[in-house]
Amino acid sequence: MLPDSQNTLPLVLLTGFDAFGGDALNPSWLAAQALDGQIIEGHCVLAAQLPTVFKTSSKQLTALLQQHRPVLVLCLGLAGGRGGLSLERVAINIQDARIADNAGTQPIDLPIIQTGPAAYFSTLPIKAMLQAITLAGLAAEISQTAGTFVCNHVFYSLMHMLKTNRKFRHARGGFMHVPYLPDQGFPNMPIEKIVQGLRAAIACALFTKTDVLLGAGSLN
Ligand code: PCA
Repeated sequence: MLPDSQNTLPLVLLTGFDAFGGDALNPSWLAAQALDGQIIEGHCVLAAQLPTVFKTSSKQLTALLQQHRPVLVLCLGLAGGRGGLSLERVAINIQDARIADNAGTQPIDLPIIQTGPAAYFSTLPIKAMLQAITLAGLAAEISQTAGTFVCNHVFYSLMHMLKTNRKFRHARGGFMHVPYLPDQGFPNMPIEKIVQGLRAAIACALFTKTDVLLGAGSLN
């Protein structure tokens, strides 16, 4: 929700997913929700929940982009088994689901966009964001794959829209996976730390237009 007084600020769209695969909740949505309406570096954060459903998730994301015209988009998802905040480098044009999504759909070996390129890179400064999260004392990593489930679907669809729709040419976007919460599994991260890292990463992305070079392969 956007308070009226903040409507004139440029927007950061922050999405998280609903629960899936038998989990009762999804920390990606809890984290996004915690930052809803907050101001970071002169930008207002707008949080929105996406369903863990292949087609509907990207349809809803498109509608959000059309309606709100954010300058920066960061989509979040849960990656159980990862130990830190995971900055995704690349989205790939494939759907290959190990489990069904929340609508019972399980695409195998299908492209996301038939005529789309094989992959898109994040347009966020992931190395600078990695540094910002690490400096805040939190675990983080660069990830070379967002998987082949709904998170990768949303990431690829986002990057495709930003690349091909002239209306969005000034917007930058990317994807971050978050770990389990402490009562969901191991490794994990408390929600306050996820939110703290997220805030540092968003602030960094807003004031860093060109990514930093940390040296080949360092920190990842
Ligand atoms: N994680 C899943 C989909 C929804 C979510 O939070 C994924 O990594 O694809």
